[in-house]
Amino acid sequence: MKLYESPISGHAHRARAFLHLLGVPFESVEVDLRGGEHRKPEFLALNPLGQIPVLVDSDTVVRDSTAILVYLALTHDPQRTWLPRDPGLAAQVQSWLSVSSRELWAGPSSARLVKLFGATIDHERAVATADAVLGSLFEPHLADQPWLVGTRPTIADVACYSYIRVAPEGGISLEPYPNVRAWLERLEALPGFVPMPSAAELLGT
Ligand SMILES: N[C@@H](CCC(=O)N[C@@H](CS)C(=O)NCC(=O)O)C(=O)O
Repeated sequence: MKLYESPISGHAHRARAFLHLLGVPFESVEVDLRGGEHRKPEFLALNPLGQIPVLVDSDTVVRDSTAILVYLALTHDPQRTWLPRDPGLAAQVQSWLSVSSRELWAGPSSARLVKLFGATIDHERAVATADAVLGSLFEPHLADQPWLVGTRPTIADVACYSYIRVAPEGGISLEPYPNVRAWLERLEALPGFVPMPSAAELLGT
């Protein structure tokens, strides 16, 4: 199994963290985003969108971080604790995967792109989106439950972790969100979990 990724990418971190949680051996293939490797024909043949992460498992090519989480849960978790079979719980998991793809991308991920890489995105708006989703959704939701769905960690937690953990790199403080901070720490304490590395570690900033 090969994971095309980059250490600076929160989307890639979701896939990497879940492979480690499941204990699935894989080969990490680093894609040089700054060098434009993701725009070259060899990579576009894997993902015409030119985005990482991409998982290649024999003949199966899976693009999109949340699709990779679903694929791995269906192929490597026979107990189905990470993606419950119960339709109501599975629907809840999907609703958080959607939050990870929309609100967390438009909020903390975009704010971080501005601060770390000078992306031309409205930073004020990204911070407002992040604060709205953290303050109105995550913080109250995690007040009386340890995980986003049910009583055990699921791929919903894995998908939402990465960009919330590094939100401060985008100028978003996690200080007002103690329940969110406790949840991040619970995830980091899971056996095998690899935390999202900080920009300081990766870029020396
Ligand atoms: N919906 C995709 C988004 C992936 C994504 O935006 N990846 C970024 C890195 S964090 C990327 O490859 N950007 C390169 C580009 O868009 O040019 C997913 O969840 O995997």
